[in-house]
Amino acid sequence: MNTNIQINKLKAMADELKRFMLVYKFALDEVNTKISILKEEFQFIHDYNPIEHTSSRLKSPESILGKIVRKNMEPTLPAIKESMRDIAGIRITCSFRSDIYRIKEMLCNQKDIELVECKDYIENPKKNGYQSLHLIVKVPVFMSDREEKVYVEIQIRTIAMDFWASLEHKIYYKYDNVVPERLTAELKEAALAATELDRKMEALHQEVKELKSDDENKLMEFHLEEKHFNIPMKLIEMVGEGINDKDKLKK
Ligand code: 0O2
Repeated sequence: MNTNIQINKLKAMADELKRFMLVYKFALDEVNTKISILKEEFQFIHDYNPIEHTSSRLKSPESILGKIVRKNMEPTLPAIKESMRDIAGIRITCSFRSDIYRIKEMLCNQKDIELVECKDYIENPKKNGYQSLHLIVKVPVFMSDREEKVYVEIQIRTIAMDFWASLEHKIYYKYDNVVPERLTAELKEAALAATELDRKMEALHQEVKELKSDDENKLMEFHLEEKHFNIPMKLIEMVGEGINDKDKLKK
């Protein structure tokens, strides 16, 4: 084959691959925006932020290739698009276990997010102790000439679960997947300790929440007592007058 034709063919392939990956980047941008909105709105309404940290990544071409070989997948873009559902991945870290399910509900209640699969490794931890909630969702990405539904993997876990998973990942990497039995046993123990820590932190959090809500109720009662009521009433009247003046100005 003529060298120029070969070069052009390779260029076309590279462009096709770039366009293929770009769609996943857009999908990540969309879900990340959704998460930011939830975070900000939740903070505003509840004076509390359930999301500690988020990170996202696109699978590298090397890992895509490795997975094609490992899973014996058909090496075509349409086949990869359908069977490799973690090319775009987002990890959300929360403080408390209950936040995980709250975030899942908030995301999955959105009309344009389709929940395709949910693996609950919190209710059913992996044998090694791994805990996390994994969602595979499909989100629409609108481009100049078409709309594509794109798979995104969302992993949601607590800080303790995340700490454990990253250490375990490092250990497996260091030992090239052949980890001494003593270490796997200790990792299992550490996973149990992480679960216990999550349980204790959640209980404390609930207690503080109840105390805070009691205090807020007391404060409300105090403000509603008659002797204090005239101040806000005056304020309300003044604000009301201000609004009327504005209306007059408009006319
Ligand atoms: P990376 O680089 O993190 O993406 P799949 O390979 O996804 O088709 P699987 O194993 O059924 O099949 O998917 P699952 O159970 O949803 O897990 C996928 C991802 O979860 C992994 O991605 C890890 O990120 C994480 N994970 C799952 N099990 C473990 C575990 O035992 N320890 C740790 N540390 N992480 C885990 P990848 O593709 O391995 O890598």
